[in-house]
Amino acid sequence: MKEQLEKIRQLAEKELTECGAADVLENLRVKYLGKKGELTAILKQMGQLSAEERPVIGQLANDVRRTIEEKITERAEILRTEFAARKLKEETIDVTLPGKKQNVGKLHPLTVTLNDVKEIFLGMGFEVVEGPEVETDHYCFEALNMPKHHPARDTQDTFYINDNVVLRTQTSSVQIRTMEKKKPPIRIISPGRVYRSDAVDATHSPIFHQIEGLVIDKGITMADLNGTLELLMKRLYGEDCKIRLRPHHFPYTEPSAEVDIMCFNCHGEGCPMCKNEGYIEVLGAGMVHPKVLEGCGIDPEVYSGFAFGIGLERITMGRYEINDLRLLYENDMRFLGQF
Ligand code: 2U9
Repeated sequence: MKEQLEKIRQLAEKELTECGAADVLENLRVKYLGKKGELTAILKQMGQLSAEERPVIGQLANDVRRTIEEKITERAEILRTEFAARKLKEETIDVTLPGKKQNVGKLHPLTVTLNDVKEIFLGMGFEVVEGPEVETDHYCFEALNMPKHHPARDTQDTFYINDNVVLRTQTSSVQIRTMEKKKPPIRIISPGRVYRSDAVDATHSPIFHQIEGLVIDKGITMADLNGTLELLMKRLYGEDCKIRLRPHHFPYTEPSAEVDIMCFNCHGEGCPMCKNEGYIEVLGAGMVHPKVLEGCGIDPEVYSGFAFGIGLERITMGRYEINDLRLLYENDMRFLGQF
Protein backbone atom coordinates (compact mmCIF):
# COMPACT_ATOMS: atom_id res chain seq x y z
CA MET A 1 0.00 0.00 0.00
CA LYS A 2 2.90 2.36 0.72
CA GLU A 3 4.17 1.93 -2.81
CA GLN A 4 0.67 2.59 -4.17
CA LEU A 5 0.43 5.83 -2.17
CA GLU A 6 3.85 7.03 -3.35
CA LYS A 7 2.92 6.14 -6.95
CA ILE A 8 -0.32 8.15 -6.69
CA ARG A 9 1.60 11.14 -5.29
CA GLN A 10 4.12 11.09 -8.16
CA LEU A 11 1.48 10.60 -10.87
CA ALA A 12 -0.76 13.30 -9.37
CA GLU A 13 2.12 15.80 -9.15
CA LYS A 14 3.05 15.09 -12.79
CA GLU A 15 -0.50 15.45 -14.13
CA LEU A 16 -1.21 18.56 -12.04
CA THR A 17 2.02 20.22 -13.24
CA GLU A 18 1.04 19.54 -16.86
CA CYS A 19 -2.59 20.63 -16.36
CA GLY A 20 -3.42 23.66 -18.60
CA ALA A 21 -7.13 24.30 -17.95
CA ALA A 22 -9.49 24.79 -15.01
CA ASP A 23 -11.87 22.01 -16.15
CA VAL A 24 -8.97 19.53 -16.47
CA LEU A 25 -7.82 20.55 -12.96
CA GLU A 26 -11.30 19.83 -11.60
CA ASN A 27 -11.31 16.43 -13.32
CA LEU A 28 -7.93 15.64 -11.67
CA ARG A 29 -9.27 16.69 -8.24
CA VAL A 30 -12.21 14.26 -8.70
CA LYS A 31 -9.88 11.55 -10.08
CA TYR A 32 -7.67 11.57 -6.97
CA LEU A 33 -9.69 13.06 -4.10
CA GLY A 34 -13.28 12.43 -5.15
CA LYS A 35 -15.59 9.88 -3.47
CA LYS A 36 -14.60 7.39 -6.14
CA GLY A 37 -11.11 8.76 -6.43
CA GLU A 38 -7.85 6.73 -6.40
CA LEU A 39 -6.71 7.94 -2.96
CA THR A 40 -10.16 7.31 -1.49
CA ALA A 41 -10.07 3.77 -2.90
CA ILE A 42 -6.82 3.02 -1.06
CA LEU A 43 -8.06 4.51 2.20
CA LYS A 44 -11.01 2.09 2.02
CA GLN A 45 -8.52 -0.78 2.26
CA MET A 46 -7.13 0.55 5.61
CA GLY A 47 -9.32 -1.99 7.48
CA GLN A 48 -7.18 -4.83 6.14
CA LEU A 49 -4.02 -3.41 7.87
CA SER A 50 -2.60 -4.52 11.25
CA ALA A 51 -2.87 -2.21 14.25
CA GLU A 52 0.81 -1.35 13.88
CA GLU A 53 0.61 -0.48 10.10
CA ARG A 54 -2.64 1.53 10.19
CA PRO A 55 -1.25 4.73 11.84
CA VAL A 56 1.82 4.73 9.58
CA ILE A 57 -0.17 4.26 6.36
CA GLY A 58 -2.82 6.70 7.62
CA GLN A 59 -0.15 9.34 8.17
CA LEU A 60 1.32 8.73 4.73
CA ALA A 61 -2.12 8.87 3.10
CA ASN A 62 -2.89 12.21 4.77
CA ASP A 63 0.49 13.49 3.65
CA VAL A 64 -0.25 12.46 0.03
CA ARG A 65 -3.73 14.07 0.24
CA ARG A 66 -2.18 17.29 1.54
CA THR A 67 0.43 17.28 -1.26
CA ILE A 68 -2.28 16.85 -3.93
CA GLU A 69 -4.51 19.54 -2.39
CA GLU A 70 -1.61 22.02 -2.20
CA LYS A 71 -0.68 21.24 -5.84
CA ILE A 72 -4.29 21.76 -6.94
CA THR A 73 -4.50 25.11 -5.12
CA GLU A 74 -1.16 26.22 -6.57
CA ARG A 75 -2.18 25.12 -10.09
CA ALA A 76 -5.57 26.82 -9.82
CA GLU A 77 -3.86 30.12 -8.91
CA ILE A 78 -1.41 29.80 -11.82
CA LEU A 79 -4.27 29.11 -14.26
CA ARG A 80 -6.30 32.05 -12.89
CA THR A 81 -3.31 34.38 -13.32
CA GLU A 82 -2.60 33.12 -16.83
CA PHE A 83 -6.28 33.50 -17.79
CA ALA A 84 -6.41 37.08 -16.47
CA ALA A 85 -3.20 38.00 -18.34
CA ARG A 86 -4.52 36.49 -21.59
CA LYS A 87 -7.87 38.26 -21.25
CA LEU A 88 -6.17 41.57 -20.53
CA LYS A 89 -3.98 41.15 -23.61
CA GLU A 90 -6.90 40.20 -25.85
CA GLU A 91 -9.08 43.04 -24.64
CA THR A 92 -6.46 45.74 -24.52
CA ILE A 93 -7.42 48.57 -26.91
CA ASP A 94 -4.60 50.44 -28.52
CA VAL A 95 -6.05 53.95 -28.32
CA THR A 96 -3.37 55.23 -30.65
CA LEU A 97 -4.81 53.21 -33.55
CA PRO A 98 -6.82 55.27 -36.08
CA GLY A 99 -10.63 54.97 -35.64
CA LYS A 100 -12.59 52.62 -37.92
CA LYS A 101 -14.22 54.72 -40.67
CA GLN A 102 -17.97 54.62 -40.19
CA ASN A 103 -19.52 54.84 -43.63
CA VAL A 104 -22.32 57.35 -43.40
CA GLY A 105 -25.29 56.27 -45.49
CA LYS A 106 -26.86 58.43 -48.17
CA LEU A 107 -30.39 58.95 -49.42
CA HIS A 108 -31.37 57.11 -52.59
CA PRO A 109 -31.62 59.41 -55.64
CA LEU A 110 -35.36 58.64 -55.87
CA THR A 111 -35.77 59.74 -52.25
CA VAL A 112 -33.75 62.91 -52.84
CA THR A 113 -35.91 63.85 -55.83
CA LEU A 114 -39.14 62.99 -54.02
CA ASN A 115 -38.09 65.11 -51.03
CA ASP A 116 -37.24 68.01 -53.35
CA VAL A 117 -40.63 67.78 -55.10
CA LYS A 118 -42.42 67.58 -51.74
CA GLU A 119 -40.57 70.68 -50.50
CA ILE A 120 -41.51 72.63 -53.65
CA PHE A 121 -45.21 71.81 -53.29
CA LEU A 122 -45.29 72.28 -49.51
CA GLY A 123 -43.89 75.73 -50.27
CA MET A 124 -46.90 76.32 -52.52
CA GLY A 125 -49.34 75.38 -49.77
CA PHE A 126 -49.98 71.79 -50.91
CA GLU A 127 -50.48 68.87 -48.53
CA VAL A 128 -48.84 65.48 -49.06
CA VAL A 129 -51.43 62.69 -48.92
CA GLU A 130 -50.84 58.93 -49.16
CA GLY A 131 -53.23 56.05 -49.66
CA PRO A 132 -53.56 52.29 -50.14
CA GLU A 133 -51.52 50.53 -52.83
CA VAL A 134 -54.05 47.70 -53.07
CA GLU A 135 -57.08 49.43 -54.47
CA THR A 136 -60.57 48.68 -55.68
CA ASP A 137 -61.55 48.89 -59.29
CA HIS A 138 -63.77 51.83 -58.36
CA TYR A 139 -60.99 54.08 -57.06
CA CYS A 140 -58.52 52.99 -59.71
CA PHE A 141 -60.76 53.21 -62.77
CA GLU A 142 -64.52 53.84 -62.33
CA ALA A 143 -64.13 57.10 -60.38
CA LEU A 144 -61.57 58.31 -62.96
CA ASN A 145 -64.13 58.19 -65.77
CA MET A 146 -62.95 54.77 -66.92
CA PRO A 147 -65.99 52.51 -66.60
CA LYS A 148 -65.69 48.75 -67.13
CA HIS A 149 -64.62 47.83 -70.69
CA HIS A 150 -63.39 51.38 -71.29
CA PRO A 151 -60.54 51.08 -73.80
CA ALA A 152 -58.30 53.23 -71.57
CA ARG A 153 -58.15 50.35 -69.12
CA ASP A 154 -56.45 48.18 -71.72
CA THR A 155 -53.52 50.55 -71.97
CA GLN A 156 -52.86 50.03 -68.32
CA ASP A 157 -51.73 46.46 -67.98
CA THR A 158 -52.98 46.04 -64.47
CA PHE A 159 -52.22 43.50 -61.78
CA TYR A 160 -55.63 42.17 -60.73
CA ILE A 161 -55.93 40.52 -57.30
CA ASN A 162 -59.50 39.57 -58.27
CA ASP A 163 -62.26 41.07 -60.45
CA ASN A 164 -62.63 44.02 -58.11
CA VAL A 165 -59.24 44.44 -56.42
CA VAL A 166 -56.10 45.64 -58.18
CA LEU A 167 -52.62 46.91 -57.46
CA ARG A 168 -53.05 50.62 -58.16
CA THR A 169 -51.74 51.75 -61.55
CA GLN A 170 -51.54 55.39 -60.48
CA THR A 171 -51.91 57.38 -57.27
CA SER A 172 -55.03 59.11 -58.64
CA SER A 173 -57.03 56.85 -56.29
CA VAL A 174 -55.66 58.90 -53.40
CA GLN A 175 -56.99 62.09 -55.02
CA ILE A 176 -60.44 60.50 -55.40
CA ARG A 177 -60.46 59.40 -51.77
CA THR A 178 -59.46 62.93 -50.73
CA MET A 179 -62.21 64.55 -52.85
CA GLU A 180 -64.77 62.22 -51.29
CA LYS A 181 -63.70 63.22 -47.80
CA LYS A 182 -62.64 66.84 -48.13
CA LYS A 183 -64.54 69.75 -49.66
CA PRO A 184 -62.65 72.32 -51.78
CA PRO A 185 -60.29 74.08 -51.69
CA ILE A 186 -58.03 71.07 -52.18
CA ARG A 187 -54.31 71.32 -52.89
CA ILE A 188 -52.59 67.96 -52.58
CA ILE A 189 -49.82 65.86 -54.02
CA SER A 190 -49.93 62.09 -53.63
CA PRO A 191 -46.59 60.34 -54.06
CA GLY A 192 -46.24 56.61 -53.96
CA ARG A 193 -45.55 53.25 -55.48
CA VAL A 194 -47.66 52.15 -58.46
CA TYR A 195 -47.80 48.86 -60.38
CA ARG A 196 -48.13 47.99 -64.04
CA SER A 197 -47.71 44.64 -65.71
CA ASP A 198 -44.72 45.74 -67.80
CA ALA A 199 -41.62 43.74 -68.63
CA VAL A 200 -38.47 45.13 -67.01
CA ASP A 201 -36.17 47.01 -69.36
CA ALA A 202 -34.10 50.21 -69.34
CA THR A 203 -37.23 52.38 -69.17
CA HIS A 204 -39.94 50.12 -67.69
CA SER A 205 -40.51 48.38 -64.37
CA PRO A 206 -43.62 46.67 -62.98
CA ILE A 207 -43.13 48.72 -59.82
CA PHE A 208 -42.35 52.42 -60.10
CA HIS A 209 -43.23 55.66 -58.34
CA GLN A 210 -45.55 58.49 -59.22
CA ILE A 211 -46.29 61.89 -57.83
CA GLU A 212 -49.76 63.13 -58.73
CA GLY A 213 -51.08 66.56 -57.92
CA LEU A 214 -54.61 67.92 -57.61
CA VAL A 215 -55.94 71.46 -57.11
CA ILE A 216 -59.69 72.01 -56.76
CA ASP A 217 -61.13 75.45 -56.03
CA LYS A 218 -63.32 78.14 -57.57
CA GLY A 219 -61.99 79.67 -60.79
CA ILE A 220 -59.04 77.32 -61.36
CA THR A 221 -57.86 77.46 -65.01
CA MET A 222 -55.18 75.99 -67.29
CA ALA A 223 -53.16 79.09 -66.50
CA ASP A 224 -52.91 77.93 -62.89
CA LEU A 225 -51.81 74.51 -64.11
CA ASN A 226 -49.19 76.02 -66.40
CA GLY A 227 -47.86 78.34 -63.71
CA THR A 228 -47.67 75.58 -61.10
CA LEU A 229 -45.84 73.16 -63.41
CA GLU A 230 -43.51 75.86 -64.69
CA LEU A 231 -42.52 76.75 -61.12
CA LEU A 232 -41.97 73.05 -60.33
CA MET A 233 -39.70 72.53 -63.33
CA LYS A 234 -37.73 75.73 -62.74
CA ARG A 235 -37.08 74.61 -59.16
CA LEU A 236 -36.05 71.13 -60.35
CA TYR A 237 -34.08 71.93 -63.51
CA GLY A 238 -33.03 75.55 -63.10
CA GLU A 239 -34.51 79.00 -63.55
CA ASP A 240 -34.01 79.03 -67.35
CA CYS A 241 -36.09 75.88 -67.73
CA LYS A 242 -39.17 76.28 -69.95
CA ILE A 243 -42.18 73.99 -70.31
CA ARG A 244 -44.39 73.24 -73.29
CA LEU A 245 -47.94 71.81 -73.21
CA ARG A 246 -49.08 69.62 -76.09
CA PRO A 247 -52.76 68.67 -76.54
CA HIS A 248 -53.44 65.08 -75.48
CA HIS A 249 -56.26 62.90 -74.12
CA PHE A 250 -56.76 61.29 -70.73
CA PRO A 251 -60.20 60.01 -69.65
CA TYR A 252 -59.93 61.82 -66.32
CA THR A 253 -58.99 65.26 -67.60
CA GLU A 254 -60.45 67.61 -70.20
CA PRO A 255 -58.60 69.36 -71.76
CA SER A 256 -55.52 67.15 -71.31
CA ALA A 257 -51.91 67.89 -72.13
CA GLU A 258 -48.58 66.20 -72.24
CA VAL A 259 -45.98 68.47 -70.71
CA ASP A 260 -42.41 68.76 -71.97
CA ILE A 261 -39.47 70.59 -70.51
CA MET A 262 -36.87 72.33 -72.65
CA CYS A 263 -33.87 70.03 -73.00
CA PHE A 264 -31.34 71.17 -70.39
CA ASN A 265 -28.56 69.86 -72.62
CA CYS A 266 -29.23 71.82 -75.85
CA HIS A 267 -31.71 74.46 -74.53
CA GLY A 268 -34.25 73.63 -77.23
CA GLU A 269 -31.84 73.31 -80.21
CA GLY A 270 -32.11 69.52 -80.44
CA CYS A 271 -29.47 66.95 -79.44
CA PRO A 272 -29.13 63.18 -78.91
CA MET A 273 -30.36 63.50 -75.30
CA CYS A 274 -33.75 64.88 -76.45
CA LYS A 275 -33.73 62.90 -79.71
CA ASN A 276 -33.38 66.25 -81.53
CA GLU A 277 -36.78 67.41 -80.28
CA GLY A 278 -35.34 70.21 -78.14
CA TYR A 279 -37.88 69.19 -75.49
CA ILE A 280 -38.30 66.14 -73.25
CA GLU A 281 -41.69 64.83 -72.14
CA VAL A 282 -41.86 64.62 -68.36
CA LEU A 283 -45.50 64.47 -67.29
CA GLY A 284 -49.18 64.47 -68.12
CA ALA A 285 -51.81 66.91 -66.87
CA GLY A 286 -55.15 68.50 -67.52
CA MET A 287 -58.28 70.02 -66.05
CA VAL A 288 -60.16 67.49 -63.93
CA HIS A 289 -63.01 66.01 -65.98
CA PRO A 290 -66.46 67.25 -64.78
CA LYS A 291 -67.64 63.65 -64.46
CA VAL A 292 -64.81 62.96 -62.02
CA LEU A 293 -65.80 65.99 -59.94
CA GLU A 294 -69.47 64.98 -59.98
CA GLY A 295 -68.58 61.41 -58.99
CA CYS A 296 -67.01 62.82 -55.84
CA GLY A 297 -69.95 65.08 -55.04
CA ILE A 298 -68.20 68.26 -56.22
CA ASP A 299 -70.35 70.55 -58.42
CA PRO A 300 -68.44 71.22 -61.68
CA GLU A 301 -70.58 74.35 -62.19
CA VAL A 302 -69.10 75.82 -58.99
CA TYR A 303 -65.63 74.28 -58.79
CA SER A 304 -62.90 73.47 -61.28
CA GLY A 305 -59.47 71.98 -60.86
CA PHE A 306 -56.33 70.68 -62.49
CA ALA A 307 -54.36 67.50 -61.99
CA PHE A 308 -51.01 66.16 -63.12
CA GLY A 309 -49.03 62.96 -62.90
CA ILE A 310 -45.23 62.67 -62.82
CA GLY A 311 -43.12 59.54 -63.03
CA LEU A 312 -40.58 59.90 -60.21
CA GLU A 313 -38.05 57.65 -61.94
CA ARG A 314 -38.36 59.68 -65.14
CA ILE A 315 -37.53 63.00 -63.52
CA THR A 316 -34.84 61.43 -61.32
CA MET A 317 -33.14 59.85 -64.34
CA GLY A 318 -33.35 63.20 -66.13
CA ARG A 319 -31.81 65.10 -63.23
CA TYR A 320 -28.91 62.70 -62.73
CA GLU A 321 -28.55 61.61 -66.39
CA ILE A 322 -29.17 57.95 -65.51
CA ASN A 323 -29.81 55.95 -68.69
CA ASP A 324 -31.15 52.69 -67.24
CA LEU A 325 -34.08 52.48 -64.84
CA ARG A 326 -32.84 49.17 -63.44
CA LEU A 327 -29.85 50.89 -61.85
CA LEU A 328 -32.26 52.52 -59.40
CA TYR A 329 -33.43 49.18 -58.03
CA GLU A 330 -30.30 46.99 -57.99
CA ASN A 331 -28.86 48.44 -54.76
CA ASP A 332 -25.38 48.47 -56.27
CA MET A 333 -23.35 50.71 -53.98
CA ARG A 334 -20.95 51.51 -56.83
CA PHE A 335 -23.89 53.22 -58.50
CA LEU A 336 -25.69 54.62 -55.46
CA GLY A 337 -22.48 55.91 -53.88
CA GLN A 338 -22.18 58.50 -56.66
CA PHE A 339 -25.14 60.56 -55.40
C1 2U9 B 1 -57.91 62.92 -60.46
C2 2U9 B 1 -58.18 63.47 -61.70
C3 2U9 B 1 -57.18 63.53 -62.67
C4 2U9 B 1 -53.65 62.74 -63.09
C5 2U9 B 1 -52.95 62.75 -64.39
C6 2U9 B 1 -51.51 62.15 -65.93
C7 2U9 B 1 -52.21 63.08 -66.59
C8 2U9 B 1 -50.38 61.39 -66.46
C9 2U9 B 1 -48.71 59.73 -66.05
C10 2U9 B 1 -47.41 60.51 -66.02
C11 2U9 B 1 -46.28 59.53 -66.00
C12 2U9 B 1 -48.60 58.56 -65.09
O1 2U9 B 1 -46.33 58.02 -63.96
S1 2U9 B 1 -46.91 58.13 -65.21
O2 2U9 B 1 -46.81 57.01 -66.06
N1 2U9 B 1 -49.81 60.56 -65.62
O3 2U9 B 1 -49.99 61.50 -67.61
N2 2U9 B 1 -51.95 61.97 -64.67
S2 2U9 B 1 -53.41 63.72 -65.63
O4 2U9 B 1 -54.96 63.13 -63.38
C13 2U9 B 1 -55.93 63.03 -62.36
C14 2U9 B 1 -55.62 62.51 -61.13
C15 2U9 B 1 -56.62 62.45 -60.17
C16 2U9 B 1 -59.01 62.85 -59.43
